[in-house]
Amino acid sequence: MKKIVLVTGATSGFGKAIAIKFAENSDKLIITGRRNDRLLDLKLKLEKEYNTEVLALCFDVRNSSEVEKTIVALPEKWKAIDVLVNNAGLAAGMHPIHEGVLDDWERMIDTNMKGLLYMTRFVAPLMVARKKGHIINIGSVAGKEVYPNGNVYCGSKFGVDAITKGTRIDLVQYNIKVTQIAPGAANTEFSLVRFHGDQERADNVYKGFKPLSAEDVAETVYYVTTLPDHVNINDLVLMPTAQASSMHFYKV
Ligand code: NDP
Ligand code: 8X3
Repeated sequence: MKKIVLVTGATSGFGKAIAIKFAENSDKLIITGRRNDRLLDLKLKLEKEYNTEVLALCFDVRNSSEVEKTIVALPEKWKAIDVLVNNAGLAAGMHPIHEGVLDDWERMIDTNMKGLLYMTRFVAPLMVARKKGHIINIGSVAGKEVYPNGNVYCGSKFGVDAITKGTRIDLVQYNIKVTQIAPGAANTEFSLVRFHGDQERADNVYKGFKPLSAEDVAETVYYVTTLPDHVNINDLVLMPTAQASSMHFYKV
């Protein structure tokens, strides 16, 4: 059976790789993000290379009324969402707490926690009505262990960890699976965004070891959707082999 899979943040990194992975398996995709040119390029690619149906929706997950309007206005045939991947997110800056940049803090909390909540708030009722669905939240090792100067990003991902647990408890009676995938270091546009476009600083993060790729994470997200109806992965932490905790790496 083809599923309908909604992936937030599909214009880059994990989200794009996740969309491609589900398309390879002939699932139908709702792809979202703020960069419409990238969304339309991905839509064309998925339709052409995998012959699947794709709906591209350009909006900012931080805007609750935009999220509500977009989900409520979904064409009827797209409302039967089987899988929601709450992936859109970012780190902004890496400063000690007393030097933190307030705008960075707002962006992280508004996107990683509130954006994920808005998506869940408006998609979950569609799943509740069908007594069927799977919500997959992309957390992080940063939501398991705090590291120096990670303060607010870590806080936002600890928030995702808690929200995921709470969501699972509230939705268990509706036969809805809720999973957190918590990756370690992965080479996407994540560090470029974190360091406000400083490519050299971003590249340094991944020097001396082999980080996860977006495809590694996509494989994992896909895997948790392939299990029998009565089996759910609650929480899955994956790291590069060369990473042992949020602060321990073996670099050569
Ligand atoms: P990327 O920067 O490559 O991708 C982030 C995606 O999020 C983009 O598609 C971006 O789309 C989207 N996004 C960001 N802000 C918004 C917004 N306000 N509204 C809608 N979409 C938004 O990074 P990753 O793929 O690495 O990150 C994906 C998720 O994985 C994030 O939640 C991140 O915290 C998490 N993560 C990343 C790890 C890593 O090491 N890379 C490890 C663990 C977790 P656009 O700009 O077009 O809106
Ligand atoms: C991204 C991984 O270690 O940079 O969530 O926080 S880390």
